[in-house]
This record gives sequence, C-alpha cells and structure tokens, in this order.
Amino acid sequence: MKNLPRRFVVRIVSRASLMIFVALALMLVPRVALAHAVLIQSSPAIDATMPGPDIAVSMKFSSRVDGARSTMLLSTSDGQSKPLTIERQNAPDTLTTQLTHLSPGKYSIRWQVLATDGHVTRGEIPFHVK
Ligand SMILES: [Cu+2]
Repeated sequence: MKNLPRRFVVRIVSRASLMIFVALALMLVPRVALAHAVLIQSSPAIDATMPGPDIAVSMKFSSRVDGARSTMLLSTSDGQSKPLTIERQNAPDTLTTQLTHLSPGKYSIRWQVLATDGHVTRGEIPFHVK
C-alpha cells in the first residue's frame, strides 16, 4: 500500500486531537458546574427562631467564595432592606456578619456570592427573632 500523502496524515491527526480535546472539555463541564457556591450550612438556619437582639450570622458554602465580591442584605417584614457588612473571611468557604438591635419579628437575609469559578449564586435565609 502506498503511503498516505503527508498533508492528509496531518489533517487526520489534527482532527483526532480536536475530538480528544472536545471529549476532555465535555468531561470537565460537570466538574465546573459543581464548583458553584451552594449554601450547605447557615446560622441562623432557614426558618429558625433565634433569640435577639444580636445575632452572629455564618454561612458555609460548598466551595470557596470571594467575600469582597459578595453581598448580604437584611430585609424586614415591613419591606425594608439594608446592606450588611461582610466580615473578613476566616475560612475561604464561609462568610460571616453581625446583626444587632433586632426587635422580635420576621427577617430574611438575602445573599449573593461569587465563587472562585466565576459563577454567582444567590439565595435567602428567612428567620424569626423572638
Ligand atoms: Cu460554577
């Protein structure tokens, strides 16, 4: 059998390597999706009743989060909301803040975090103060 022209061989090899590259890229997709920051534990817990007036808030996520590019808001049952100051991070997957002077009632912490994979996730933690 005659040898294949060199140009043809190069084309086959580059197509094969492209397919391998695409296959590897597809295998990586679920891994990237898993790196989203999902809230896995919080204090207050969702729908918890807490003694006031001061509450230390802690949120633990499934991946590292960038506290400087994340936000937390406290909303009250009368529809008002105020930004909370996120404290300097002691752990890369955890954000903390302090709530002070809360009177009894319904509240909610609305959070938005930036994970180190560049994706933003958000959620809400409703809770009661007794
Ligand atoms: Cu992600």
